[in-house]
Parts: sequence; structure tokens; C-alpha cells
Amino acid sequence: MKIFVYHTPELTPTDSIPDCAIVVDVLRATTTIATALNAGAEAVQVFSDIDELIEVSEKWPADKRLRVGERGGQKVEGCDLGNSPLNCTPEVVEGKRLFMTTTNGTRALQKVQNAPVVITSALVNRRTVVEYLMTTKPETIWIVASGWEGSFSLEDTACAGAIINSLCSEMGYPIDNLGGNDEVFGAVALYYQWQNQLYKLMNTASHGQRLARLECYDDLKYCADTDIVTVLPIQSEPGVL
Ligand code: 3SL
Repeated sequence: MKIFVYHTPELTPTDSIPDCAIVVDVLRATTTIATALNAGAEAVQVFSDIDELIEVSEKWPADKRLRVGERGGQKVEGCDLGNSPLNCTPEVVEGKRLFMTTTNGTRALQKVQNAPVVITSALVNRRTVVEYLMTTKPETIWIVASGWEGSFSLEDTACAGAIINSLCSEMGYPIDNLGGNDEVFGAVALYYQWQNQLYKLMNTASHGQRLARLECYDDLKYCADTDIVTVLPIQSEPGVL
């Protein structure tokens, strides 16, 4: 097993493909995806383009769909929901397909959608992702952080470190055996630094500060919660989890 971390979709190679790609967008797309599926959503289908989302979702029964749209942290006009995981209660999402577009997370997913296995992780479902990796033991794993418009995001790389740290300790593997690129060691060091103050990390991260300016305080708290949801969002067809 070899793990590679990429800080942004733009830094993710295009000339090869891993056995398993894990997309991370802690604030907030992959936290929302895990929460929605855990609450009984039928599936989450992702789009980078809002017009395509509208066109495809139009073909779905209106009472079985929800349009989720976020740009710059705010709900896209005409969508049913913005990207707050706290909107995804069973009352709202059960039995529905979420048609979702966000600034960075859905773009990161599309970047690796041709990998044989694509899953998403956030802190909320980190443990379930680690259990899946321990069971299936993919030879090559890429953890693709969504970042923010091409730049590094503190919370995504810390989550990558949280996944790797847990995998190493559960499997009794030294990190030197698993690390495929330098970013792996950086991610684990970052997680060590913040592991006991993840809520503070959310508030320190530049996107966390952006969300705080939009008064999404409860989202920041929820996104810092670790191992509270036992769902494995896994791609069943390109763009559908
Ligand atoms: O960039 C994204 O994909 C979103 O998760 C950003 S936000 O947290 O919804 O603002």
C-alpha cells in the first residue's frame, strides 16, 4: 500500500490513476455528502456546472430531488439548499437524490472520477474510510484535497493526515512504509499539531474565516467533529456517490 497526498485538484497528476482516490473537502462538501448519505439520501450526484446540474436534475422526479448549490460559501439562487451539512436531516433528504455543485469539492471529485474506486472523506466519517482501506488494502491511494480555488487548505490536508495517522496506527505500519510523496509526511505532521484542537483549526483556516464571516459557526463546529458518522460515500458511476 502506498499513499500519496495532493493539496489541490490542480496538483493532482493527470497522467496516471490510483487504485483508490479519496476526495476531501472538510469545509464543507465532503462533510455534507457524508451527512446526507447517513441521513438516508438516495445518492449525491455532483456537477461543476450549475446549468448542467439543472438540465440533468430536471429529468428526475421533482419530489425525489434536491438541488444543492454553493458559490463563495453562499447558496446559489434557484437551488433548494446551500452547502451546510446541518441542512441534511433525515426529514429533508431521506429518499432524495442530491444534485450538488460547490466551488471546489465537486471539481476535485470530477478530477479523479475515472479511478476504479472513488470515495469521499471528511473528519466526520474518517474512521469508516480507514476501515474500508484496511479491509480492501488498495495498492495505491491518492488523497486529493479540494483546497480553495487552486490554493492549499489547512483543513483538507489536516484531514488527509488524520486518515493516514489512523491507518498507520490501526495497521501497525510505520508511516515510512506507506508514504508515497513528501506531502504525506507534511499532512501527518500537520494533523499532529492540531489533533486536539480541530475546532480551532476550522476557525484559523482561511475558508473557516470566510464561513465565520457568513455566520456559519455551527457548521464549523460540526465539520471539526471526528468519527461521528459511519457512512462510506463511494462512487457507483462517474459523479454519483
Ligand atoms: O468549495 C467547496 O466545495 C465548498 O465546500 C465550499 S463551502 O464550504 O460550501 O463554502
